[in-house]
Amino acid sequence: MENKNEIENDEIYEGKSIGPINIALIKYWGKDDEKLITPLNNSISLTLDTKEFYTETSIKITKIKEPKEQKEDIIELTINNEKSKITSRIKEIINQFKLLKPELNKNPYSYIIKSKNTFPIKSGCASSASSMSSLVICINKALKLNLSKDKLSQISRIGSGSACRSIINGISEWIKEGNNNSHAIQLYDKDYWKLNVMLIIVNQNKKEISSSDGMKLSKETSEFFNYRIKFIVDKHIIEIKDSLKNKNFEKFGIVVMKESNNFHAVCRDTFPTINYLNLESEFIIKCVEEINKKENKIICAYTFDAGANAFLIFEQENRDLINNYFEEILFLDNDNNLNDFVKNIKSKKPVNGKFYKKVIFELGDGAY
Ligand code: 2P0
Repeated sequence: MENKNEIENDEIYEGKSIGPINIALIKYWGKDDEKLITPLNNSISLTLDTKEFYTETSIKITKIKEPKEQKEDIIELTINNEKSKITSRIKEIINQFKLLKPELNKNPYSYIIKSKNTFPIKSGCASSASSMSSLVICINKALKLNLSKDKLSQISRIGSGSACRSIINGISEWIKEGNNNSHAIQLYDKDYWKLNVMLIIVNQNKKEISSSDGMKLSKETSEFFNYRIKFIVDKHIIEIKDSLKNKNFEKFGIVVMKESNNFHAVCRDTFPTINYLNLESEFIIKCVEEINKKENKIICAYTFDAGANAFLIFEQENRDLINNYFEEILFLDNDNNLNDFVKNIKSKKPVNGKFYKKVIFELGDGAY
């Protein structure tokens, strides 16, 4: 008997892509519309390079030969070689492409998607941003649609809000339009200002509450949430844009850290309370404060997403200096030859503190 899903060879679309992670300087936390995935506030982020951390996606879209027996599209997804559930968001991304490629509506098709992450997923390392931006670029390539960045960002948003920023090279802003047009735009190219980002992974485990659920709960239960949207975020956006324009790291660093603190304060104010940070995260915050104090100016800023892992931002010219501090504090077992400053910080390290990995990124290109 012939396999009912057997395919013809003349109707195949194939594509491959790479999606980067991004780290928000101004955080997206709260939706205006749950279904459209539109935000209550603009957010600003750095797209990071894909030397080590990225999602790679491939797709094969094939016309189904026996549409009488198989009337619906078939969608299959594997993540790191394991079969994964097809969410309504993935279906919606495919629907968006079907609107743009009418052939795909004339016959059922099978969509075989393979996604690979080079880093821990669902632990606050922005895997939904890299995976969804990559998926959208992949389908765009497979179908040879050559969509604009605006459109690609808009479709990525449907996969995961923050993914719309991973389409953009360098520094981007996601604009909160109250409709399906909402997408990210570029503020500055990746070479505008040589910023580096050091990610210190302190926890590879899946977070206890997802970003989507967490932000919904914050909107429903935190009074501080409304205050943040009304009085804090726009002020931070003005301040950060000003610091970017003038490449003023001191001002940039202060607003980045205050914004991270503000976002995590909203999480704590959520009921039941959400705490994405752990003792290691708190320790790294202390390290950054001490280093800035010792250097007599702000040369390093911390920010945390919905997870315990620390993202430290600094100018490239301070890369060795900051890297050495953290090498000695976090990774060096032998305390001989360390100066008193480092020894003192190390003595405050959490008892069970085990730091897993440190990666340094430059700014990078949007998904490609
Ligand atoms: C951000 N985060 O701006 C903020 C800061 C986490 C903390 O965007 O529901 O995974 O898929 O739109 O994009 C994480 O939220 O949530 C996030 P959905 P998403 O990067």
